[in-house]
Amino acid sequence: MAEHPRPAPIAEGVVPWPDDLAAQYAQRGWWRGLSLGAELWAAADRRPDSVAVVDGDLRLTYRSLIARSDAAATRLAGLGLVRGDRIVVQLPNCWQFVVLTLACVRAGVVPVMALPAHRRHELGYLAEHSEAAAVAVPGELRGFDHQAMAADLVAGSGVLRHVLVVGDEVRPGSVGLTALCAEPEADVRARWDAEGPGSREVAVFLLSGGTTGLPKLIARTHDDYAYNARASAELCRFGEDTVYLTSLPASHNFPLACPGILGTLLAGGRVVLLGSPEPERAFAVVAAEGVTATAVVPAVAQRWLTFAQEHGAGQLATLRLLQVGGARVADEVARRVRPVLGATLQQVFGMAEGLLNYTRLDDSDDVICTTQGRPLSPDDEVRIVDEADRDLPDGVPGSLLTRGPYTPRGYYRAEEQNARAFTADGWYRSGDVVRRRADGNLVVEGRDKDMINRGGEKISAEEVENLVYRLAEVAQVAAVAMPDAELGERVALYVVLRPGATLTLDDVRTAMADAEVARFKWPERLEVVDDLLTTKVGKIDKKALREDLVARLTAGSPVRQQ
Ligand code: OOB
Repeated sequence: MAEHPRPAPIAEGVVPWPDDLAAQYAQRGWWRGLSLGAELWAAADRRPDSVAVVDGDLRLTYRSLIARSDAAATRLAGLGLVRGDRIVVQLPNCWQFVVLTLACVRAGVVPVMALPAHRRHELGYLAEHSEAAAVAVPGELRGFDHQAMAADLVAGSGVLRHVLVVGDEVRPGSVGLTALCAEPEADVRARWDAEGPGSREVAVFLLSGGTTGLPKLIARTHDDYAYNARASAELCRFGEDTVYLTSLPASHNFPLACPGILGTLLAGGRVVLLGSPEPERAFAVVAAEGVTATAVVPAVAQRWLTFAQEHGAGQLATLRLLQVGGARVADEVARRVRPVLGATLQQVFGMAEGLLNYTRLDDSDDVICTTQGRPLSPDDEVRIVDEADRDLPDGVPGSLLTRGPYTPRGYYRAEEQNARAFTADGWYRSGDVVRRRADGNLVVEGRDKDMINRGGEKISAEEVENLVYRLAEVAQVAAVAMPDAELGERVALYVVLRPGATLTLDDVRTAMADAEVARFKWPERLEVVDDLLTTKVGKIDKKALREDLVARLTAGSPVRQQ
């Protein structure tokens, strides 16, 4: 087999925290100087015989979970994957996702958290940008052959060399994940206790919500991500009696670590994995497994409310906590959660870049239903500023800037974007417009970033526009958020055509399919116009386009839905 070029060391692309702050975070106990694996294994050792992970009929005890993960770490090493290497992980919510992720953090191999909805456009870029050595995929999911896509990526890359696949059909050249994650033949724990990564090293790569052409990678270290999960679990009062249901895609920060899968395992609780949040099945699983807590996006919360109003919420008797985040939940929806579902609502305003805001479990109904909470850590710093970065008083909406013990100082290998997304002294510009109430809680009023939030999935307008510009018919294009009762927003396009050209929405969607772009990014409405509204300085005026769109929607033309 040909020698594969070694990828560049991760550390070269990571912006570290300043030494004095790193020392402060350690001194205050936020950063424990342990790898995520070391913290998780300590939790597992406290109750080896209790069930840690449930996936359908399969139940893994903590003993089995950590034995399998250490064995998987050894098997990854057998494939030549060593500390500092990267694996693009595109798995649905299944036990192999948990074992592989833990194997990675034990071995210091870094998972790049892709989404099952991603296609070659996204996955190819992620593999290339992270210089991944392997990609982990479901065999087939919802009629799509992920294994074939992954094999094609390997064939076309000099660095990517392994396809790891979940499912029965493991084709020649691929590695079966079920076997990779199987019980060990021999105890290999001591090796990984000794050889594990350092706490300042990168534990996982999360994907940015996306405002640029392609998603950016967010390097989360062991110290910061363990703190993220542990402090979240404490705030949410997770413990050994917690049964946490994961029905959002597990590679999102929210279900992964807020407190999510990692927070639940650190607390000694039980994680239940489910492939979709559809209420019929989710309610049955809550009842069958005694689920006590779960995380959903507002669109799902709405569907759960509707379902409960039609069929009752008897199956949710054990559910104590419903976390809602990823997009702004309407106050009216928030108010219905406790009376209809019988669970305490917690609003979570977070970002893969770090900062997490939570309403607290014993906050008043007013705070829980009308605010997006306040920062998790006493060392989270939040500024709300005007266009000139001047601080604004409480009550006045402005742009949110943040720094803190689990908010990295820059994206991975992205100097140019970092100059825009971070200030010179390390504040992350979240692009959210918020106001702070006198009680310290934040209210999200809107945003000043060019992103479309489709039911919690973030879509970069620029990325969609770049794809549409590939069409010969298109002279100018703007992707705009279209308000939507079900998903909050969908992607609409305003297009100026070249002379004599014609274009339909179907043409655009076909082009997106041909470019192998994740379906959630495909435009759902097309407005062909003579020219695009511009601002005084000649930039396309997205705000005016959004207003124009609302006017057209009110006038009542039908909307295409996926
Ligand atoms: C979460 O993370 P991302 O990285 O997918 O998206 C972050 C962005 C925020 O900047 C904000 O624009 C929006 O999503 N957002 C919210 C929100 N939660 C997130 N906007 C209004 N209200 C909320 N509650 O979405 C995420 C990460 C961790 C926990 C929860 C959500």
